[in-house]
Amino acid sequence: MSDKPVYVTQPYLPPLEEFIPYLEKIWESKTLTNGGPMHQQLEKELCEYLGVEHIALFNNGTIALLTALQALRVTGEVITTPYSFVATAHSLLWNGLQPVFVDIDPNTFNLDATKVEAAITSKTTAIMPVHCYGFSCDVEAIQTIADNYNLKVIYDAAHAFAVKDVGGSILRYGDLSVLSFHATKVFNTFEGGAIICPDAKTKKRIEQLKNFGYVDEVTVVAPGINGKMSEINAAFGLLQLKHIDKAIIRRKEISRRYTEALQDVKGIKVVAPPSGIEANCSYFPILITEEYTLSRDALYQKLKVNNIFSRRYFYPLISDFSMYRSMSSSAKENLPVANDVASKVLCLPIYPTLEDSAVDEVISIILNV
Ligand code: T4K
Repeated sequence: MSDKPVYVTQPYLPPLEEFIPYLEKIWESKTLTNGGPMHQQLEKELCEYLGVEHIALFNNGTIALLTALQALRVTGEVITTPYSFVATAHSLLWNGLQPVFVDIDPNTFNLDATKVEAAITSKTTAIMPVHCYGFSCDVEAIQTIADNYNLKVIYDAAHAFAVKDVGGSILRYGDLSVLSFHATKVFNTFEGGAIICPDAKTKKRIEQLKNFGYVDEVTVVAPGINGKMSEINAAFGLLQLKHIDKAIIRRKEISRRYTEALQDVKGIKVVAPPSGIEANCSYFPILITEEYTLSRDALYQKLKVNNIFSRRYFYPLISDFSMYRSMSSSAKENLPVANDVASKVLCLPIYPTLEDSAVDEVISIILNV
């Protein structure tokens, strides 16, 4: 049994002394928030690092999702996935929008593009897919449908920091992509988030919406919100960026170690990212099938008594929570793949400071039950 708890994730924290000079600068400038120098610098460095044109920083990913929907003036019904963190669908309800759940693809666990068209009605104005675990959606197929029906596409890309395909960052797809920089994410600013947008005009609108709708001292053009990232969060982001490459390399090593040990185990299915994707290894999901010695929940408990805290992301499905359950698209018959995957999935611990010995212990428990 592990002597210290092993969690599904732990934030990467650079050496504390490296953060002090950033704090000194903030103390000197006395600018704590409202788009100060750290904020501006982080925007610039993130655009370079991610290879995107425009980014608007936020205090968290959920407020960024809410704002993205406002920025594109989305109304009526929005097609989305039930297999995600609740924030995805909550952002729709908070905007008075109707989520319409569509089943997921059995390989990527993302919105099944072949089922989207059947869910479109005269009220549909947008699609909100999720790049779950940083596994990219079928972006081409989704865009074709969006173009045919004149729908907006907002990607919940909370898990997709630094994920690339052959053409570059997958954050370039859709009308907008929304990132989370929460403590549990590959790149964190304690709390934080961002919207990636294609043009300066959209970014301007997003900037207004995240600052109460202010355009200048005396003009308010929309009922905006306070979505601003503070200087201290931005400063931490700047420091994190210096360490991010080695953090992702370590995640990849852990992912390889798990994969080699578990890929041929009867009843365990290692879920690999789609081909052609440079993954960020933000999560390490496996499926526990009927052929395994224990049920998924029994394995989850078994790991827990050994001080290893895996997580069942994403069980329960969003569509099973009380505020969504009565919606017609939440019916189990409408979502067979999502229900099946949610009953089998287990995310194993993966984070940069996780030691090989801890990974081996997780593996050994799974192999020796
Ligand atoms: N869309 C998607 C697809 C998302 O996954 C999320 C967030 C969002 C939107 C919304 O973005 P934000 O508004 O959060 O920026 C966690 C996170 O709170 C949540 O951000 C994340 N998704 C979700 C998938 O996971 P919990 O309830 O599982 O977190 P918690 O507190 O149980 O943390 C998990 C483990 O991480 C802990 O057992 C220990 C470790 N941990 C956690 C924190 C917060 C630490 O070591 N240090 C920490 O500070 O939701």
